[in-house]
Amino acid sequence: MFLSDEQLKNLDQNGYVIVKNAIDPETTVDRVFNEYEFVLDKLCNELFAKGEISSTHDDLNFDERIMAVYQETNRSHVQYFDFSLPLQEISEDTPMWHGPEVFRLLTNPDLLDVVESVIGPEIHSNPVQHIRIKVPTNIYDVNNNLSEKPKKAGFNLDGATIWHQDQGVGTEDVDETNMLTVWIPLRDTTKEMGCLKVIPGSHKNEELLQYCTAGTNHGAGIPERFFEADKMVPLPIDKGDLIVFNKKLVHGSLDNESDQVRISFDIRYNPIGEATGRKWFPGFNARSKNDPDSVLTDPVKWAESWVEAKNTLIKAGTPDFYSRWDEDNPACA
Ligand SMILES: O=C(O)CCC(=O)C(=O)O
Ligand SMILES: [Fe+2]
Repeated sequence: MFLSDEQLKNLDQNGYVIVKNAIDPETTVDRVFNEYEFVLDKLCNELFAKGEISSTHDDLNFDERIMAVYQETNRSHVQYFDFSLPLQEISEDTPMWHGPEVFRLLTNPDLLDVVESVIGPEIHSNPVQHIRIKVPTNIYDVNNNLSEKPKKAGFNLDGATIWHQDQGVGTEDVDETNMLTVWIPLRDTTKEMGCLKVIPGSHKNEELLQYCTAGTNHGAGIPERFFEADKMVPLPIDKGDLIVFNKKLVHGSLDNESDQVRISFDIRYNPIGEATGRKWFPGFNARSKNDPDSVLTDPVKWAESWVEAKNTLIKAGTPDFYSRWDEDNPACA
């Protein structure tokens, strides 16, 4: 679906736009979710074989099952489902998932039409991409037995997300690019479930990046005094809808106060040829009028590119990404 002039105007003025009914909820999103049911089953079988859980919990639904696994093992398993790698400490044992349905969503033509409306027809799938699986915060409170609770807020993929700009989670070369973020709920996401929160218009604030984004301010994000925090807007959104936003938009997400699991993708695209901000991870051309042969259509090759990157990073070590930011900048205190 191509964006209307009105939607493009909203994106320009507010730094984000909600695109209703952009992708088919059943044939695209549900298929991805079904693939993750398989991934969860695989995880349960592996953990059971290792004696880490008492049962494979295959009588439970997705939400109950993942919560049971988190509680029994006393730790998060979100990296098992993620289609990117951590920024530090990658080893043979670091899991990841690059399944065909994930690739199918990343390359979905309706989604790429939305992206093309903003960045043009030469589209690179940026490797700064995640699944976030946010279990209800109360499962920790009720059982009070997890040693590794998701932090109240941070950059972890489990809990609420701190205030930041996506430009700040890439290396400096991403500053001059047209990277665009697309936030995709894998199920209807209410405010109570911990939806995205944004500061409309904050992408026009040129001053922010001098201060604290990723990796600075001791993980607390951009201090609220640098933007109009009282203008915060929560963005509850339904399956099939997308949120598209500017790389300078100040955003985060709320705690999951519900009893359901919040599951979303956040993926990024940039015009072909521009820096991705994490050059040690593999992106791919998702659409190109100029060079259609350069477009990747094979999900297996995509998955292989990540295995290759992982092996290289295990040998060479991960780059010192956070050196971009000055932890001790007094502005971030
Ligand atoms: O979903 C979240 O908690 C945060 C998402 C985010 O930061 C992003 O989409 O860039
Ligand atoms: Fe973000």
